[in-house]
Amino acid sequence: MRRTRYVATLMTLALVLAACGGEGETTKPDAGGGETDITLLAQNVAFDLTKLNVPAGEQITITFENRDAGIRHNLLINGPSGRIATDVETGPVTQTLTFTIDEAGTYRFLCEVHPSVMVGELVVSG
Ligand SMILES: [Cu+2]
Repeated sequence: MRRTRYVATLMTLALVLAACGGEGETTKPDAGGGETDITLLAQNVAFDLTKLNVPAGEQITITFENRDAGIRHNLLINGPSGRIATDVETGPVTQTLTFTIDEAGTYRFLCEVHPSVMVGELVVSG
């Protein structure tokens, strides 16, 4: 993740928030904030990452960038309670998928259009 980059900002924010005691608006969570952001690319009919590690019980947002012009992709995760998926769309297009998985485990993710070559593992650790 890119968290270290935001440490200084977060520290400043923390001071501001502590000062006013309000909730405030933060675009990036702090380490214990319960949110994880991941960017996953589809390029040349392949995912750039085939293993994603996320914590259980946190809100996960995957920004899925289909960079293949004229090629249809989507992102599907076989979660513990069924499918979590974006629509199949022709690239270039950027989609986001937001979800929370409470049960630790290893779940398959794939593109439904190219399931034999675009596959990976989502490792959820508790
Ligand atoms: Cu695909």
